[in-house]
Amino acid sequence: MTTAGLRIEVTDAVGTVTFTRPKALNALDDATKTALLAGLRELAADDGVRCVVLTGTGRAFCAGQDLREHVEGLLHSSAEAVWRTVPEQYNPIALVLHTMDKPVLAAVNGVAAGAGASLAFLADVRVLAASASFTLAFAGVGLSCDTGCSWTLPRLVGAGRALELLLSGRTVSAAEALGLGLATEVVPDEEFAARVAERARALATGPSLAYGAIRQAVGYAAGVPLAAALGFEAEQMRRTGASADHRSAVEAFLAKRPPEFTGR
Ligand code: T3D
Repeated sequence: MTTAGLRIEVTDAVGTVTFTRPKALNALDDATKTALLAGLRELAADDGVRCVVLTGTGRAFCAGQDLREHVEGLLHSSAEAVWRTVPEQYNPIALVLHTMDKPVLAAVNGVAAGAGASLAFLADVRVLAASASFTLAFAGVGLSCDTGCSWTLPRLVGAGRALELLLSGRTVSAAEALGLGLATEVVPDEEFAARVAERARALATGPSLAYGAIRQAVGYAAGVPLAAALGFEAEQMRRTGASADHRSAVEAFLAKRPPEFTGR
């Protein structure tokens, strides 16, 4: 499906969302945010999709909010109309990325700024091209931060570093991102597409039910005491323990052959 500002394709159980506004560095205008939210909801609900990939066309992953459209809104609309985008678009986009029952891979092909960086931080795996970078650009345009990065960034790099990156708005190269834990992996630009495809394929042919349960468990544990996290883990172990994937994987282990997962 190709729609305003993005393209969504499903191939071999991998749902790929590609931002397609390269001239604006894939900045998020209203139409793109609407399409992104609807597309992510569809991919989340589709049992045939076992991994979701986010990426961009051209030299950017995503430069965050479209500032041209934003300025038009500041000049010609009410503050209420302009700022509806956070609760009505950015927040539900962040939540569907965080809660979907399947792994999310950010294929960061180039610069990721503002809410574009926040989207990448919501992924489980971030593969960066060597020429890619992150810029927490919010304070540079006099804004706080959104799309979940006050929650994800401190968990990825610690509160001190998160504050330093948000307050300075400086550019973090792919090499630095790897050292900080913002990148899972950095690959040479010419190997990027093949490596992303390889990682997405591995996630899409893995134990999808277990992957979903792991995401839920880690997300749940972030805000509760240990005893509650242990209780939730027990529920998820019972759920995944009843799966066909678990049964066939332990049989495969005992038979000394590789497991084959169906996602059920
Ligand atoms: O409603 C709300 O606003 C609430 C939500 C806010 C969430 C946010 O995301 S706030 C943060 C918004 N994003 C930014 O502040 C980033 C702005 N962009 C930049 O700082 C730089 O462009 C980059 C660091 C990303 C890349 O720099 P560089 O030098 O490689 O490229 P450039 O020359 O600055 O940009 C190239 C083109 O993309 C240029 O257009 P032109 O002159 O060739 O016609 C530039 O205007 C355009 N562009 C880049 N970012 C945006 C953008 N156009 C619209 N919106 C953008 N965010």
